[in-house]
Amino acid sequence: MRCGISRRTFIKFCSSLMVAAPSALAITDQKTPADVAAALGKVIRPPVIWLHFQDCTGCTETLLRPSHPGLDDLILNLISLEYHETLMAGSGTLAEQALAEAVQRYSNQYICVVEGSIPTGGHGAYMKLAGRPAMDVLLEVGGKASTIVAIGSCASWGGVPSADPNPTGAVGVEDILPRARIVNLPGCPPNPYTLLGVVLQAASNGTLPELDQQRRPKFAYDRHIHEHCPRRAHFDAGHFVKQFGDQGHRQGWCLYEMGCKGPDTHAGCATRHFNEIPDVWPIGIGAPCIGCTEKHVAFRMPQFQVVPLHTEVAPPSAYPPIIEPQGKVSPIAAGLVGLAAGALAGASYVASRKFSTVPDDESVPGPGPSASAGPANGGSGTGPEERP
Ligand code: FSX
Ligand code: SF4
Ligand code: F3S
Repeated sequence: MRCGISRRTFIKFCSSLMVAAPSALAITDQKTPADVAAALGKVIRPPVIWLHFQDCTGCTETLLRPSHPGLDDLILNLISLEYHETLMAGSGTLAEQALAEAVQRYSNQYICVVEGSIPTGGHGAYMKLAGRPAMDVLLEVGGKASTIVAIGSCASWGGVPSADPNPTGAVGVEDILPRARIVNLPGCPPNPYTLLGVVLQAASNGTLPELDQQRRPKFAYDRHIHEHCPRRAHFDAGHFVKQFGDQGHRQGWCLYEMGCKGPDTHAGCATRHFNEIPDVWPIGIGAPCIGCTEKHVAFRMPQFQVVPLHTEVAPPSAYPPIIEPQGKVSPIAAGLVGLAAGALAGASYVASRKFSTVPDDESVPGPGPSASAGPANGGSGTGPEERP
């Protein structure tokens, strides 16, 4: 049975979220702990029904990892988890009864969290729950929810199961319920604090964070990985890993030339790491980002294909060296240095021309409209093959 969230629990939760998240990033786009605490009088534990479809359960796994709040605090004090196949004690008929009762009792009040893609092929033959096609279960349970949170790339737009040739006809929630109130949290898996932030705001005042065109909360998806990546200095300096295990890889250089999709991927992984352990995220452990939050990138682009750059700053292919060997300089050498400087200045000019940002200048590659149109051309023309 549901009850209100105690003031103590809620303040503890809000404070711990702020501790667990980087101070530079908001938990939601509107709320501070003080705002939330002020709204406590109206707060009740929101009923949550969690559905599993075609997934790996990684999204649930990631939810088990936070310690602020711990899982026990989350499901006993903050939300009222009515149904969750992995976490609930009941099974079989008892579980189905619990689902039916929760849908009826909290109709139009509960938050439905969907994990996994929905198979539409073969008239729903690829996945059934208690004998019913997954599509039908989503139509009924999702259709009576106040809000649907599609957690993970699979539920957001199909994810792994929708990779070509998509044998099961896997789609995301919004393809089945296009007019529902949906928040997409893509990622494979997404960061659990993003889910907690959305549920926190919905529980406190019934509103949702501001969403982008793909229904992703802007507080977590409005920036590219590349903007906050700790390897960004190496990108700007032109230090690229050429092969896994090479010297650059061991020294933590930029993974762009290994196919890192960070410049074309919206997510907060660079600042909000996984399992609450510093550096536990793909790039932090030396693996290129595969763009798991982006429908047009993840499981569609080849791993080593470079992505377009959406910045006006491109890695240098010809920068004048900063440090020159010191020694005695003869007049002839000074003259040669002058010539070399002239040549480098010329090279810098050519390099800047290569990355022209004039919108209709199609004679040069660079981060103009053609580059940002998509990955089909294999990148911006700044790929490894063009660098010395
Ligand atoms: Fe998909 Fe969730 Fe990827 Fe897995 O279950 S988003 S396969 S990490 O985790 O649905
Ligand atoms: Fe980081 Fe990838 Fe950008 Fe390099 S290309 S700075 S590894 S996000
Ligand atoms: Fe996914 Fe890239 Fe983050 S692969 S987990 S968006 S670093």
